[in-house]
Amino acid sequence: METKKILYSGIQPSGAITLGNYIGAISNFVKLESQYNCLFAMADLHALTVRQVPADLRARTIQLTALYIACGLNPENNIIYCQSHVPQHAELSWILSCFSYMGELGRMTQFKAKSEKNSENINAGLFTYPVLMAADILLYQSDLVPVGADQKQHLELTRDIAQRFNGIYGDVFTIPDGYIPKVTAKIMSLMDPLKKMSKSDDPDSYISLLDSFDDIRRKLKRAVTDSDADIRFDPENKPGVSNLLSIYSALKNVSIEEAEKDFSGKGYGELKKDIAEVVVEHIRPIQEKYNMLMQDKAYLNDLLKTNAEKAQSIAQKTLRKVYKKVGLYQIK
Ligand code: ATP
Ligand code: LTN
Repeated sequence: METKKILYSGIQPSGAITLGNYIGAISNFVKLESQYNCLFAMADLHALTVRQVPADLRARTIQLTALYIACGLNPENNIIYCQSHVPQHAELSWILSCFSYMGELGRMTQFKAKSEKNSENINAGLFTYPVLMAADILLYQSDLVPVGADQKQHLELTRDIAQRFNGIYGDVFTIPDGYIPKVTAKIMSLMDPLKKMSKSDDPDSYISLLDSFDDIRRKLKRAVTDSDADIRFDPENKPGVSNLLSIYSALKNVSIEEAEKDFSGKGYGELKKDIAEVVVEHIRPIQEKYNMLMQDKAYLNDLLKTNAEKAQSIAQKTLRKVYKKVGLYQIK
């Protein structure tokens, strides 16, 4: 990994990968991959902050590996790997937790939202979630972190922790920049367009990249819109319609204005039908490639093994430096 800058991102294998994950995150990974040395993680340790069925978590981890590749990431040039295969993440996370404040962690909106949603299991991992995310990013001296808008606060915290640490010990960590697209950084739920589309919600509220085409058409047909019939982008007053226009503009790679023009004079029925076809045609080749990859589990497994080693060797360099700086005794 030389010359090019480092790009890092991760997705939790905590559910079906959604169109929100794709538009907000993965499609930007694909856009940026050739300009950077990239690492893309299956953030399985993060997924444990919410109770998981063990067999499902395992299966989803390999599915996400295949999906990253099926969506267009080059498995040879990028390090696509599993977070739990690199013990340095948990190790650095401990150190960084000693440089993170209860107050700042308590202000994280994702913590507040997930505590409300999982009120029977507000575990300490949910609270320290952003510290582990900071460790992920800082271990690789990452320059750029493409994420959806919901992760902006976590990124700012990562920068704060890194700056705090550097302030005490010198230049140990690269301070990462976020890459958050403006318009399509937050795809909303189909059932409640005031909430973000999330893979841990009701399946009718999201489109999974692995949904059948009939399901995609059905879900979009039932997507919540509003009572007037105007098709225009106005997230405040018309969140449902605006969300559909965002999806269309992202997948067709056209501006919102162009999207509005494409539907001028049309009704909601037509809007939903046309968008369903755009989604289906976009997802079709991804599913074809995914199905092919999933037939060769040995290939995926070998890739994870090689990449775990590559990631470990980079991560260990940073960790060694950190251990030394904070004063942990090193065996000679
Ligand atoms: P969960 O519902 O389990 O919290 P999630 O669907 O929010 O999961 P993550 O694994 O937390 O997914 O997120 C992976 C990436 O996808 C992040 O960069 C996140 O910002 C982005 N992302 C998630 N949901 C959306 C969305 N609705 N719109 C845009 N980007 C999204
Ligand atoms: N917390 C992220 C997933 C994630 C991540 C990361 C993203 C885990 N580690 C490092 C960017 C960089 C989320 O999207 N919920």
